[in-house]
Amino acid sequence: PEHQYLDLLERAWREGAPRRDRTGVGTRALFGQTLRIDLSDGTVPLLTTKRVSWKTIVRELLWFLDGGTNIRPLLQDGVTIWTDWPLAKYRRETGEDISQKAFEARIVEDEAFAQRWGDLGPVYGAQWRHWPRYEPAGEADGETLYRRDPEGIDQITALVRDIRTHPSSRRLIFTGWNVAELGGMALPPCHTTYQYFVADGRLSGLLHQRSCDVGLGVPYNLVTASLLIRMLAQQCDLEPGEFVWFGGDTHVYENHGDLVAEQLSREPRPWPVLRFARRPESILDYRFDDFIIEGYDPHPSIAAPIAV
Ligand code: THF
Repeated sequence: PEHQYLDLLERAWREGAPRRDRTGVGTRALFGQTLRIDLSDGTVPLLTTKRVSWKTIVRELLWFLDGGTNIRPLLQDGVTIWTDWPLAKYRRETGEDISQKAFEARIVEDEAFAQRWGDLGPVYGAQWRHWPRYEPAGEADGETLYRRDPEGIDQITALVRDIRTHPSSRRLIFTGWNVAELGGMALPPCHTTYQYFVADGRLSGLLHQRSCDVGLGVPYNLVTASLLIRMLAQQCDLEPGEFVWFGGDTHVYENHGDLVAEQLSREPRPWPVLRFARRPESILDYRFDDFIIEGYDPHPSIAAPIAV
């Protein structure tokens, strides 16, 4: 099954259209790519042709589900994958040439500093759990005034309720793509829209990912979406079905050539199995220790630069 990913990596590198991207690094891109991954045997698509840090992925997902948008709780758990964006902003706005390590230490030690500089804007966590809602709050000059309800709409809780009560619904969707708030985000959501489908007692999920960094990001995104399917299935008393990944702009960064060559030279191994230590009360009650990965035996990790 990992062959699908490796084939995508190879095709994007060999056949992708060269483009100048937002980050200035340059990519080779394909448009509209699909991967189909069977989750019914309990495995998760944790790549074996390089080590992928599933602990980081679990912590990031729990942070999303907690509604988090500040990197401080991630850094408190040693997760540094979101530091680059606040760090770049800090350097840009203060002119201070602070190291990543020093910046991260300050975020952890100084709560006020974290509030000022650690927030990413209304990214995933905010939209998933608190999609803003506007409520009528009086009138002025014959016009209705609206107040922004900060609690907003909890798309995740609503999704679990809807899967349970209307499994054949065609509206089992949540999304981070809040058009009105994209401008305030450090980065608009890459894994954009999730949709679910129940048949024969199995829950399948589809992810539409608008922008896909095949070398670095996609290995993470595949796991995140699969964990979500497994958690939702557990909560809704369903078996896992299929994960369908749909990539929009599917690209390999020009500076990932060594990664591509090294990874394609390796022989894939069987994917590991995910088990849950218990069945949490709700989709919002999962803890890090609930995720047990068995039989993960990857080739060594491969370092590659992330484009900011
Ligand atoms: N921006 C870019 N250019 N690519 C992305 O994949 C990406 N993301 C998130 C937001 N913007 C993005 C951030 N996710 C790594 C992995 C995922 C990230 C950010 C960074 C990364 O560097 N991984 C290293 C190991 C790092 C570590 O363990 O600390 C790796 O080798 O996998 C897509 O969601």
